[in-house]
Amino acid sequence: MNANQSPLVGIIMGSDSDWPKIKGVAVALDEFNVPFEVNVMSAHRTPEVVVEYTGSAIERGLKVIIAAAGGAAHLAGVAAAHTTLPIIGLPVPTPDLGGLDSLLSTVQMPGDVPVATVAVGMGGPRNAGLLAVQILAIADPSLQKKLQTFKHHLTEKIAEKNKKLQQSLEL
Ligand code: RP5
Repeated sequence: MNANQSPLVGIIMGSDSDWPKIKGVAVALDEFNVPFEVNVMSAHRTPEVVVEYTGSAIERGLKVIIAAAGGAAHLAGVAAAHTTLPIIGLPVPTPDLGGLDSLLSTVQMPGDVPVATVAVGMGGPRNAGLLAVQILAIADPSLQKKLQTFKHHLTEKIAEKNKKLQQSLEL
């Protein structure tokens, strides 16, 4: 993370216990040199902090908010209720219900209050970071170029994997 740049992405999460599960967000943002900040706040335990943070996000220069929470995961929805910035909802896996609880409570938003929800576990955290980069890249040609290079490398990577598979199948 570049400490000299103002953050463009705000990562918020319901508990510090979420952080080890969602660190992939920060890794993805770092890969594209996108400055971000990370904070713990809870829709249920500290609702006023969430309202203050999201309500002042635009004037503080944030462009995208990624909201991660597990269980009765209302953080992304509450964030979306208080700002016009795009909100990416990141459902966190849970020990009791496996994250289906987090997924449904994040994704099932009522009309007029969108939350772009990514997967529970798997590529979810990474995709949340990449989606934020893609949103920022709309108005940033150099970031767009980096994304195109990234896509190109993906193609090469998969072609290489396929080549190895074919070789392993040869008798
Ligand atoms: C949610 O409750 C958090 O996002 C976390 O996923 C879950 C458990 O929080 P802790 O009890 O570990 O603080 O609000």
